[in-house]
Amino acid sequence: MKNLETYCKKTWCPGCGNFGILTALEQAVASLMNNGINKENLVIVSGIGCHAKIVDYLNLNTFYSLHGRPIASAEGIKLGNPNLNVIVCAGDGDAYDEGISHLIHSAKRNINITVLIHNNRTFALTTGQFTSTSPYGFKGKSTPNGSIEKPLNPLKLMLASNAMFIARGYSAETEHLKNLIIKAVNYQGFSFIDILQPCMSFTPEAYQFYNKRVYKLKNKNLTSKEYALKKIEEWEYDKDTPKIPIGIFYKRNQNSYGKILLKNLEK
Ligand SMILES: Cc1ncc(C[n+]2csc(CCOP(=O)(O)OP(=O)(O)O)c2C)c(N)n1
Ligand code: SF4
Repeated sequence: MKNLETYCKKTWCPGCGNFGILTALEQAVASLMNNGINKENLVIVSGIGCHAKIVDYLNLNTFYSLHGRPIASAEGIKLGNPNLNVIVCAGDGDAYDEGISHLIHSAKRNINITVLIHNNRTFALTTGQFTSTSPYGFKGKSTPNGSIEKPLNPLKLMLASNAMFIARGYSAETEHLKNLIIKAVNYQGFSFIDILQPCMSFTPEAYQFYNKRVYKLKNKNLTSKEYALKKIEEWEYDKDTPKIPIGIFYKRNQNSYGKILLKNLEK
């Protein structure tokens, strides 16, 4: 893991959930490299935001893209060189607001990339505006009296978009998250992990909220859409819920976009 460090000073706030995601990603990459994936063939693509600084802290091939456009950039990289393993690090603002159409289409076409969402449920870098996953009543710069919209459940959106690998992690459960990332990268198709990430500046109560409710799924029936939906609906990203499952909700094999494209080109 030492080889993955860079000289950059980490400027995230103390306690930021991004630290846990960085640790899990470093550990996952180290493990993938020990198991046959070359460092040269790994690319991390970020959006713009606090989460995006992760590319400065990883001694890997990285691409800092535009806000809302990391998934589109990653698709281009993957299609340009199918030998690469491409991992996207996006914010919830990036992926569930500005770039939501890219997320939906990437899932729909089942392109072989891994998408990690650093979901702090706010536009953090621009000082705390509400996003699609902010809870009802969220008070921020753009909603001083509290948001009056119900949040989006991104896992449900992914299920409806025909994503074949749908998971949720938690930045404070680094070992669990590391294993999810390894499975997602090894999966031959579009893989999606929504990562619960407390933000110390704008959602500081999140650690307490998640620590009380998060539990690990023991899903043995990964190909059942009905079971996945039932588990996904246990938490609608709102405030009141007794428990929040993390782990893989749904996983099914299907030819990826790249595979079908290559077959068609050979015809
Ligand atoms: C096209 C475009 N729109 C808006 C911005 C301004 N902007 C920069 S970072 C950011 C918020 C990022 O929020 P999120 O993606 O959730 O990441 P976080 O900072 O929470 O990690 C915004 C709105 C921009 N840079 N480019
Ligand atoms: S503002 Fe929030 S997301 Fe950004 S570095 Fe600070 S704690 Fe992390």
